[in-house]
Amino acid sequence: FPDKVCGIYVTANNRNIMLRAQMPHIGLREDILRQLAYVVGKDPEHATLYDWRIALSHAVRERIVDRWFASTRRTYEEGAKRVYYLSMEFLIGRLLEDAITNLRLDEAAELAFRELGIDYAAVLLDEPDAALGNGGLGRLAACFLESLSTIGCPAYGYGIRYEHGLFRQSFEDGRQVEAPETWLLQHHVWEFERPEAMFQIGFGGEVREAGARAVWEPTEAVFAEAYDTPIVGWQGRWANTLRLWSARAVDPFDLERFNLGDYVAAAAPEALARTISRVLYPDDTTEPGKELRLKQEFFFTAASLRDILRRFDSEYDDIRKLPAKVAIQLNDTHPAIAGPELVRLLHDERGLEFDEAVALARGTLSYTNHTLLPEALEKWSEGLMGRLLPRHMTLIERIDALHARENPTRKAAARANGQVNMGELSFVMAHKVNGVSALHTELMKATVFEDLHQLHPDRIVNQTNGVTPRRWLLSCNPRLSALVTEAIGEDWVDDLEQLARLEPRLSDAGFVEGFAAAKRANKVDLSNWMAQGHDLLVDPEAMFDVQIKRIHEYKRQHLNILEAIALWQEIRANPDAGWAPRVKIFGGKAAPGYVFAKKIIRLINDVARVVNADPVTSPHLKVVFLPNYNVSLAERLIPAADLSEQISTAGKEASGTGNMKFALNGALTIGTLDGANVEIRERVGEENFFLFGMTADEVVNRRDIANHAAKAIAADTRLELALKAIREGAFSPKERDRYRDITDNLAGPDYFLVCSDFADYWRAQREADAAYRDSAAWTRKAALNTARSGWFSSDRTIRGYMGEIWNAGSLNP
Ligand code: F58
Repeated sequence: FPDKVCGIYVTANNRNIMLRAQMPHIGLREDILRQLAYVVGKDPEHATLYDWRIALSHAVRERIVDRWFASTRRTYEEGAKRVYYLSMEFLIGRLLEDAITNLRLDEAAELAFRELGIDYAAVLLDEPDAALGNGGLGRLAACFLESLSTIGCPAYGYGIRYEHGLFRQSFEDGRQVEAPETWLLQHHVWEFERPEAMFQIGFGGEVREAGARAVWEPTEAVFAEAYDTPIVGWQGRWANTLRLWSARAVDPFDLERFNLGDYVAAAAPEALARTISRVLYPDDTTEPGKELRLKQEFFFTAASLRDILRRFDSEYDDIRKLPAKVAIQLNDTHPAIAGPELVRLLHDERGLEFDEAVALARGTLSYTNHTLLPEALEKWSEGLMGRLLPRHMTLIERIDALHARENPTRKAAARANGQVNMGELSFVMAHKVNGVSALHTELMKATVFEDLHQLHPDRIVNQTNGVTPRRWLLSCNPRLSALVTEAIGEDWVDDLEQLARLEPRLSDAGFVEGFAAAKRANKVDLSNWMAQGHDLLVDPEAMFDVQIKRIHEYKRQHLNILEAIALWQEIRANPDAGWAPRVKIFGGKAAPGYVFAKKIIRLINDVARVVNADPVTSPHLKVVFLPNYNVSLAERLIPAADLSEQISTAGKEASGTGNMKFALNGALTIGTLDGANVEIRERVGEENFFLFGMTADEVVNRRDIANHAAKAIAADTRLELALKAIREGAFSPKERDRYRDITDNLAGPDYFLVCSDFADYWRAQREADAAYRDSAAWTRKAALNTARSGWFSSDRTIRGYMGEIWNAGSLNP
């Protein structure tokens, strides 16, 4: 609890009185009405859902602010080390329910709205998702923020306040159509504008030598303006800040041009500056607007570093204390320019010797790698970098030279072949580099960072990803969480390993029945929602088989749909074979420029149309692609899933985090030995996991076999027939060769080894069918998945970073 409380409605005393009276909803209801009148300006008679949502959000926000102040005060008082998480993406989703859950106001809010005669669930659903991220990397950053607050580790998230987050996806004739997402059109209650925290960020220009120092004189500049969102942890014991930067023009308006009647040109500087924080890059395949992307990266990194040093200076007068008081985590290489920029600030602007500046920066920075895919490893041409950031280009050269001096056997350099390799740069500028699962970390050592790892064998460490149990169990799955709390008390919420205590309860028929009933009710809810919102009728008795994630070749949604086609054909041939009914559910967006991924989406939609209309197979098999997959949809789907599809080509998925959410909510995984699947299987038990496919090593060897795909097809009639159906236009009768590029790819290079893994995938799926038929045994396996998933909490991950990377502590009481 805050030691000094200045809010009127949440003084500890008032709160205690209310708690004692067990009527917290009355206080909340009064606050909602007060906010509705005096902040929203509406009479309850005429208030819309939106108005109620804004009023509730303000009432909740009020209850966070004092705790937020108290956390900051405490950090200053203790002189504690601060952690700064720099990330291009924070996929935070909705914030209202999260805050309500963590402040434990859920019952009060529900009661308050019942008394007001308003549909509380609808109020919560009215909030748009803040989709400031593409996928796993951005969602991980959001889980980390919540865990940092729950643990009470003083921390800031730093990123970009994109005007438009990830695009909205719809389907037209089965094809993905993208529309801009407009989350900021409505009043965003959670943020506080900080016009006083404004920095001028420069680009381009010249570097002038001034004695021993260099002075960078940019020709272009924009302002970075801060917006703060408090992130409250479990039970409101601590709150940290997410600070997002918005770009605005230094000279917003050209009056001279305006007076000449050129209104468009007059407003141009502002429009140009704002472009920097206009949109989240959705694309990991094409390279449009490279310059803008690099500008975004430097913009938010430079503003964050300036802010970090300003805060440091306000407390300490010796810059050499920086590594002791500040830890900066680079979420992938997008903020990698932090290395040279910090060196520039320390060397050029503060006059430290170059070598010392590098040492201090290295002591402060650490870097997380999230991918080994060569096409996703960031590289910038020296031309572009030199034009946009001339001083940094020279500093990178000097960093390389210093590193070469320190390590004479070094082979590669950050600057090589006309390009700057941001992974190498991050590695040499960090004191720790981490992978996101055990397998991924080992592959990092053996592949992309092989040389650097030899030189610095202690630098690479592993921190397997995790997910916050507050959002991904407590709040998204109230039925299961109530059951768990009833069985073992509620300490699991911030100590997820407590879930292990559920295991002995598996011999208790009541508990097992409760577990099955919770899953069933979640499935009924999802079926009703699909019927109402999407006109899709599915049987909640069927197995809900779910694959939700970005659409990517390596994630192999096409393997899943091929299996669906083969299954459909087999059921048609033999409808009375006692098939275990299945609903295959897909969700996910493809990068707008990723043609192949978009084809996969269309194929799934085409297959769904044909299969769902087939009266013979329809009692046994349905295929559903839900549009606009986002955090909120994940919260709806995961609690209702029976089977979790984690079927990437081994060695390609760095970790995965969806895999953890599913297991935690009692879904069984069908998956390859990839990313964190390996660790999930180890923990939940191999008998409770449907394993298939080649290992990462076998994948590499398989590619050396000539015509591996053709051989796999020739050896498997089911696969052959499924591919034939696509090729002959069974799902696109009006355009038979619509999927030629997919079938040609699969029969030809098949780099991701869909064909080679197909037969084993089919086998594992039939094992899943057989297991599902024995519903008691299935429930037991599902419950074991929940009971044994405690390790996958992001609290555990964050404690790992705090101990092994940041050397930071917790201030939680
Ligand atoms: C993901 N990366 C990994 N990148 O694919 C996943 O295995 C891992 O669990 C997750 O990070 C968290 O560690 C990822 O999501 C991106 O979204 C890129 C962001 C920059 C643009 C290109 C996509």
